[in-house]
Amino acid sequence: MINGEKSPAYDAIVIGAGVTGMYQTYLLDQAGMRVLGIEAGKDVGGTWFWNRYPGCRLDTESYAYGYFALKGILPDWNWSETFASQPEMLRYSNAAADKMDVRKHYKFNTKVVASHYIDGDNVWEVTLDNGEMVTCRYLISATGPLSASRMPDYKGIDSFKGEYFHSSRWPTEADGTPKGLDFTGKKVGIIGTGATGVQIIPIVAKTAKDLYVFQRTPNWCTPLGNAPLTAEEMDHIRQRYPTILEYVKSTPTAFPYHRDTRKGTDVTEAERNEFFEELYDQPGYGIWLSGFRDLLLSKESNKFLADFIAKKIRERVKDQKVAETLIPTDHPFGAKRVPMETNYYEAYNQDNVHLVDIRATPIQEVMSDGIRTTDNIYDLDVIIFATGFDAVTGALDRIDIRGKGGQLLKDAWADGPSTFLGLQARGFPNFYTLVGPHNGSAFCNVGVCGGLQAEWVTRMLTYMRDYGLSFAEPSQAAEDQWTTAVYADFARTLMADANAWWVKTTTKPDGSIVRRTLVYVGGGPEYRRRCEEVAYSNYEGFELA
Ligand code: N01
Repeated sequence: MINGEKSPAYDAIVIGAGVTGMYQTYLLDQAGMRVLGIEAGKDVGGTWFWNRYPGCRLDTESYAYGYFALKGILPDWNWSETFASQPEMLRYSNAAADKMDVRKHYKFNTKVVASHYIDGDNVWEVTLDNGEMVTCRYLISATGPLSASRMPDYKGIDSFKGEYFHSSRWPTEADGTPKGLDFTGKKVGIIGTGATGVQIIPIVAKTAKDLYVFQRTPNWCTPLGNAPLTAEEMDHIRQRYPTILEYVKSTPTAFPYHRDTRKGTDVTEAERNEFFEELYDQPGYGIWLSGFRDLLLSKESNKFLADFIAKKIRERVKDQKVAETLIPTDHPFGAKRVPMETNYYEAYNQDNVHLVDIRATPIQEVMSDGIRTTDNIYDLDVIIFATGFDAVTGALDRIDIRGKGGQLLKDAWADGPSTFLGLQARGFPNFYTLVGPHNGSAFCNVGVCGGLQAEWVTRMLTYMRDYGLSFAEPSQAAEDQWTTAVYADFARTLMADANAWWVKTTTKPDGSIVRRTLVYVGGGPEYRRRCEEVAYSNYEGFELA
């Protein structure tokens, strides 16, 4: 017993061995804490372990995402492309795990099914799917904002005789390499046109006999502009690591872009279009993140860019009926995550690629040999579900997490999360949610923001240990203030009305609909300033004991 409390088996349990989880495990071990990691996959990598679909790659510049390289953990790492592919990202994750020697802390192939806070003992009892129960003082989730895959509940789905799978569970060979990338002679259906579908479609279109894209909602997609990095470019990048890290930390989302200081209306139409052309031709997210500063605040400014992108779609897609179906009409540009594409629109110019507008003709059922919509039957050999995730809180909802008095986290957050700094919720002491709801990491370049958050949590836990503290829980006032501000910040943006994955929509028993943001949009620098302020004031806002 320590201080009258029960002594747990571990100081901390970290759920997840993605880039954030494994770094958190490493930092706590370095700080001299007894740490256990739990990971459902058979090895490290998180999102890069699970997502092995064709075309899967970063949409952040590799060097800006690679925190382990930027921090000097992997100083010699060579990125081969501006936007690294999934196999390279998995190699990077493995190299980082080797260097930090974190695998020894992990139980792989193991899921957490329940985590219960035991009031009197001040410990978390964590139950695993192998029936084992382990205890810890600090429970830290690093489950990733996009890990709980979501399958639609179409009638008849189990009767389909061909292969079908979610994009994040792509079938693999015994050695883990993705299989079935050659679709020669096959009729393939893909449901979903978010960032994942947009990456898969042009690749499958290369070999499939016929590819049917079942689109419910089109997205505003812009060119990725990927290219190989030469050894000279990599040398130059490596020399600038400290500057790159400081720069990305200074931007709202830790991408290497700052917004232009002008509003869309500050310039003439000709200047605007010239600026948009420059941004469209640049690789990466410049068009979303370095455009006019009022892009996500002013409908007028947003429409300038949306009209420009619509024109590009009409130019790139030959069949104008198809082009119109691919142009979003339900949300402003950038109010949902902008999928970065490589030859996405050109794929629709191929004779073997067919766009099916399932908003106009909804899917009725999956049959043994295809999909039936309201006006047609599509014969298929393979169905790929690129239907996204129960985002941010989804992975936590799937664990029976109970805080003080047995309160279920899922119930506490039924109408949307309520937290302090997006890191802890009242009633769930000593439970930290890395890259969780309402913190500055989920709506961010996770490679960097997750790492910075793990460092902050390590500092707090080290502080607590040094001062003989073992209990932290946000005060009601701090949590209310934070949560109200997160919702108010979001409501001021054009993102408020778009159905992006970062908005949770709940239908109440009386039929009313509650929409709540799952992410903090106040920007990384402001988020970290606030976290530093809390740390500086001896963790004011947390009740420590
Ligand atoms: O998921 P999504 P995603 N019937 O939710 C459709 C990151 N990421 O996996 O919009 C029919 O964006 C749904 O339609 P609708 C990135 O942050 C990064 O594509 O709901 N359709 C939508 O078209 C991204 O934002 C990279 O009407 C259904 C699609 O499925 C996030 O992951 C690459 C449906 C889901 O789109 C999620 O992207 C890939 C149904 N029942 C992903 N249910 C990088 O480049 C859903 N849909 C790093």
